[in-house]
Amino acid sequence: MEQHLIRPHGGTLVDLMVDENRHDEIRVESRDWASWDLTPRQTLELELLTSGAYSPLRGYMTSSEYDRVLREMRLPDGVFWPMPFVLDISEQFAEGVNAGDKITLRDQEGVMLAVLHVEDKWTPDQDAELAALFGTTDPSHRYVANYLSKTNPVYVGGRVEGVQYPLHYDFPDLRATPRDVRSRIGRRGWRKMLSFDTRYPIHRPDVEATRLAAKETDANLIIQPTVGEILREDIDHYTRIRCYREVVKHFPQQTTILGLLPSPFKMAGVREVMLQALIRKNYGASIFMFRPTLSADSGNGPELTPSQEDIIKAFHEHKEDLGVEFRPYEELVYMPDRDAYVRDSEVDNGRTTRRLKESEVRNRLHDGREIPGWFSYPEVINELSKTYPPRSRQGFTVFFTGLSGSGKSTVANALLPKLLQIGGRPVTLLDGDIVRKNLSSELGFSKEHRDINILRIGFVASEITKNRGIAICAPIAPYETTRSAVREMIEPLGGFILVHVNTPIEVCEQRDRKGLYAKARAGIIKEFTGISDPYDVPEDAEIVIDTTELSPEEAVHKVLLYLANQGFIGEDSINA
Ligand code: PPS
Repeated sequence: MEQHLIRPHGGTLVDLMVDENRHDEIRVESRDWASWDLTPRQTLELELLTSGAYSPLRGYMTSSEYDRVLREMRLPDGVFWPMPFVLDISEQFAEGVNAGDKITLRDQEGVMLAVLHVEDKWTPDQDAELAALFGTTDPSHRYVANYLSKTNPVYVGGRVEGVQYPLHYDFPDLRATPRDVRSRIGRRGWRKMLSFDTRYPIHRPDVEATRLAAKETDANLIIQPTVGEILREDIDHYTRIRCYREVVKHFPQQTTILGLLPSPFKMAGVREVMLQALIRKNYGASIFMFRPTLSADSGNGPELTPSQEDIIKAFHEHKEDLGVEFRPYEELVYMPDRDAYVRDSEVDNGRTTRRLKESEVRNRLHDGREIPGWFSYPEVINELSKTYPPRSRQGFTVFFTGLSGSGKSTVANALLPKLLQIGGRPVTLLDGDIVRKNLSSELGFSKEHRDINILRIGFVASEITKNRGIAICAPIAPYETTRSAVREMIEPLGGFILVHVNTPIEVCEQRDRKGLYAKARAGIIKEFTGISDPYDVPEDAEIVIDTTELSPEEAVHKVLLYLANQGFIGEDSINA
């Protein structure tokens, strides 16, 4: 029955997994071979290769194959292939590798996944590669920077034998090879499949748009969410897939299948969109519907994100080569009068229409505001709000910074019982002195040691914040760059509130509770903050407190007011 489906790219569906006998042979022989520990991205790529999703590839490209693919997008036999596919290794590892060697490829736990028969090793012209893939070599662009940071400088190519698929403990029922998916489709007697991918959850407009596309192309639907590399603004795959599972129930019964796709994708423009189409072709889909990154949502420069027009043009140009039809994603608008989703062009003049952007959905979840029923399904909203609770249920870190003796610890110690009294979240105090007695007991006060200390505090606070607790930190944290690094660690996980305890040095020195300023002036203590070591005054503090003007209670009140204003705690809890 499968013969009704589109043929795999290049004609044959490749399966690189070895049989049991060869498996045993490899186990014995491989004892003498070098091992390369695959990066997470390489593991995803290998899975696509060995399962046949990259058919007709049978291994990593050699340098001449790589050159031709970069230049002409063709394999040696002339078959179209838009992206290079190589194994990138470190210079150090490359030193011991030569053509004719065999290398075992292992996952991060050391499990052997495949064997590479090395045919070629070379150092690529990285700029030429970047220019071909991204259209720029500028490392200030985040896709380029992301690619460079994850790519090793030496490439190797050669035939691959698959030993075992990478282990996945999440959603095992949704993981399937192209062969499995093809036979599932074949068993149902479906002939034409439309594959839909999106990096975002699917709401009612997307369901309507895909239903319309499936109806107009007379195809069945395969929803293939990608699992793997994600960008900062992307929603983690656990949440997305829980949402998709709910959404699939809203498609007419027995018309749609859901399957996960390993995603090592690099956001390399039109070429990568074409590669994705070929992968889906290998899974049995002849129509590919793709929703480009919503640049306005992600804050990307528009220049590297391919537009629908760019993609349509490329698919048109390589129509014969690809063999897959591109179906542009058509955004539909909601017409409340008709309680229906329609194309923009079908809206009668003057009629009200509604739409909601993905970023607006996120903002509403964040603020605990309602997501209208015309836009999504209650089950999907429920899943999303588990991951994106309103601020009143998110964790946060209050990070005090200031000179020794500025009053950080006093205010932090006064804030702790107040937050405990409000309740609802566990509260942890990471005071400078206490941390130095425990977590950082071996550290001194050099720049390097202070940085390690602050990053450790930041790490612990980020874990607490992620798990929806409250961390109160009160180190000096004198350096701007380190404080920023901590902010970056925590902000994606919850709230980060930098409180600058801005007590003038003269007052701190006059107080000199621990006698340290006197010792610093006398040169007994070296590298003392404010005397013989710098303190970068924060310019990004959410709250500034001067303890010469405010009592600890007043300072705490200021922090609580800010937290209430931002929605982290209830207004009524401040004066309780
Ligand atoms: S840092 O810079 O953030 O890593 O410092 P921190 O961990 O907060 O530790 C500061 C406390 O260590 C004592 N101390 C010193 N502070 C600054 N410079 C030098 N050289 C130094 N030597 C010891 C001092 O008691 C600080 O405590 P606080 O509570 O800030 O007064």
